[in-house]
Amino acid sequence: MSMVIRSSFVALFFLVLSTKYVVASIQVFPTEYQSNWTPGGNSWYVDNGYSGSTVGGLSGGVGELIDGVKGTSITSGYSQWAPYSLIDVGGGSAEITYIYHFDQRYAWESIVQYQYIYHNAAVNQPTSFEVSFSIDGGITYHSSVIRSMSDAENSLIRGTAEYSLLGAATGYHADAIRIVLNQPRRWSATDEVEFVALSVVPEPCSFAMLAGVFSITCAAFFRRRGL
Ligand SMILES: [Ca+2]
Repeated sequence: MSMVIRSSFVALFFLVLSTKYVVASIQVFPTEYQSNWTPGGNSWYVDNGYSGSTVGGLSGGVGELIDGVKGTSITSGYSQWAPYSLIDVGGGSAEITYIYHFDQRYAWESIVQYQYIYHNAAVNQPTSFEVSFSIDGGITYHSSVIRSMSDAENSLIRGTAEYSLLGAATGYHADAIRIVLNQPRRWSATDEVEFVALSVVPEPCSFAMLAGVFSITCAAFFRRRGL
């Protein structure tokens, strides 16, 4: 092995060791979500895009809660806000549970849930959320966060509500997250749920340096081999 090749490999080795890493925020999409309710009502504004089973709840698929489409302005009529997931719990309060599964365990930074509110059509805001974290795929949960409504949030009678579910709480580790929405009565309309995790990645300049040294090493190696 020539001096150039040997030196390049040594440089690459030490560069990998000295690569700087930074903590970055990344949006993570669930691989699956499930629910104890099957969205109902008129067919054009339920979770029509759901890819799994809708018998006795939702399981084994993904759908409109994580399709990246959100923020339709509320004018009038349910259908004009579509698509979203609409559930009617009836005249009394009930819990609507969604469990989101991910491809691996993450340290979570934020979870934002978007709801439509329209009191004239009996589409109400929740009284609270409970967010729980699991590291065994949703079999058990090791911790949880209660998210209550503020007076300002409760005063909204028509519009799109954006609820930051974790607030200042960060760093919960989980590969499955359970969100229980406490619905006081009648309709709950969920538009989208966004998950952001903290991830440790090489900083961009380190990527460039690694690529450069790797290229030099490969070029020298193949030139030496006559390839
Ligand atoms: Ca959506």
